[in-house]
Amino acid sequence: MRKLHQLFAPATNPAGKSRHTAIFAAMENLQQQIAAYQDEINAFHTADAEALEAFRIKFLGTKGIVKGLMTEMKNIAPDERKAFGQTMNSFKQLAEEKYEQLKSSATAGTLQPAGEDYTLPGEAITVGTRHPLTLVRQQITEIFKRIGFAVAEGPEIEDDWHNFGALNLPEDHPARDMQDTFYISTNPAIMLRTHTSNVQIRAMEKGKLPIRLIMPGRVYRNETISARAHCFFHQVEGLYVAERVSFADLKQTLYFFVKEMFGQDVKIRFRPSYFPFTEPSAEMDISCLICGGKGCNVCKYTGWVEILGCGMVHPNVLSNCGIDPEKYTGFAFGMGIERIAMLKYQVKDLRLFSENDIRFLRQFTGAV
Ligand code: 2NM
Repeated sequence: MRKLHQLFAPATNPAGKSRHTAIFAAMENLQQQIAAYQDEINAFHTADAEALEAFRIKFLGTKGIVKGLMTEMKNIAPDERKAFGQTMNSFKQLAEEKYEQLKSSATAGTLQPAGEDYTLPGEAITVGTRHPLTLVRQQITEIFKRIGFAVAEGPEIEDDWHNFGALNLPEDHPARDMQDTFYISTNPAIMLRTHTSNVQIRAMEKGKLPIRLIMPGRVYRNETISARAHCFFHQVEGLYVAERVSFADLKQTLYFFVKEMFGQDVKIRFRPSYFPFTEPSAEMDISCLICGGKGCNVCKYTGWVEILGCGMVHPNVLSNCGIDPEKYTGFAFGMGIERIAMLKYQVKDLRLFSENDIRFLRQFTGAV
């Protein structure tokens, strides 16, 4: 690039013309100044936003060098003004061009650091999935809501009365054993609930009838952890207390539930059982979903799988809660959410539900 002092052809010293001497000295001084500024400008290659603005203020600002030098025009001899004007125009243009060049490099630098290509597709934001136990719990509660059941919840840390006493479990019942129940060490009258029946007891104690409730929740039992058992799991229990509630109501309610849950072709059967809080008591099986009843390792070649326990609420339980068993009857049932989820998704190991292995969890993309 040509330097300004080359553009600005040095004036020949007009020897003998003394009136010109001072002006010539002023011209030469300006010429040197401009040449120095030109070197300074050419030394710029890149500038960040801050340096760019400093450049603009220094050279092109209202009190900047270009404006300042222009005011020198009045000190230039008239016959030199044209040459000085041309020099200044070139100098101004140089400063402006450098400013634009620095600006575009600064802008590009802000948007696109070296090594990044913003035209590439972005990284997708992955959406999480519902936990399989949540999916199954929601499905169960939705089905019961449709036939008039409301959802209730209650405490996981419970006293002896609501977890055992009111449920007609005698003092020496094996479920109360330290081996089976997690008691609070400083107060053995307080424990982690072993079923969600404590919520049913609390609902019945409130005394507002009829009751038509389901209670989903986490429960705790002191079990050795294996593929089939865990020290905590999830239940949905149901309770219907009103006048003239019968075992037929229980059967139809549960039959409706399993058909909605597992499909219209599912078959059910009831086997007599025993629970201290229901009389009579039963366990309900459904025809095996895997083999359709022909026999496989899921149903242990019986064609049936157990899915819940149920019965008519024991009269002692009703009176324990201040409900007259001569006037009111009720049915109750309880099922393990893990068990239903294992059947539905063919999960072979219960521990998968609480390990939070993302490879397991992200398989459940079902509707939420
Ligand atoms: C089950 C099986 C059978 C049940 C009974 C009650 C209450 F509080 F009404 F007495 N709640 N839950 C019940 C009955 C639970 O779970 C396998």
